[in-house]
Amino acid sequence: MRSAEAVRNTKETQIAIALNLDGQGNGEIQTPIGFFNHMLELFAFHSGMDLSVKADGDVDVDDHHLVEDTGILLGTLIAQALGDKCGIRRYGNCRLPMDESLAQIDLDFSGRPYLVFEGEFHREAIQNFSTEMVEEFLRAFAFNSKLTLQVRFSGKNDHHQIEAIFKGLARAVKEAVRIESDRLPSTKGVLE
Ligand SMILES: [Mn+2]
Repeated sequence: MRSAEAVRNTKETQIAIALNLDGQGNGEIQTPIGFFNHMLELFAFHSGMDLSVKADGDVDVDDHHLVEDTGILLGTLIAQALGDKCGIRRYGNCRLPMDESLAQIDLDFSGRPYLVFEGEFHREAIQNFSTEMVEEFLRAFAFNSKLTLQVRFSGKNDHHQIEAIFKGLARAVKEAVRIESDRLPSTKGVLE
């Protein structure tokens, strides 16, 4: 079973995540940021993983610590669940439209963390979720899962743009972690 769980407590946030890469897309998400809950639920559903996230923290400061720390732990646990990555497809791609918005996600569980993030938001925040935190979340996620992640998006409505990014990311991750052989997908013989 490719699963992992951990608790990460700091003076700023308390986060507990459990995931199973080979799940049914069941999300059990509980954070004080409604829009973030919406995105993590979509992520669980479209990635096909079972994902439980319980996060609390200093959202009286702002949403930065909680969203970033959730990205750190989620990325860490995906790397842990993947183990030596033997047999995985490794690459994932998804172009995902949502009404007028389009997100294009290209990723590689290369072991070399990298983030390309190209697109513009039009407003500061969606309720208590800052649009600038999308990039911070993705960077934390990519660096801790050792993922090369390229995200490009366009659109008019920021709710749509962000939703397209999270759904596209989920679909691309689902494709990349799929087991399709019995060997490591690298001529170098190692993916780390
Ligand atoms: Mn929505």
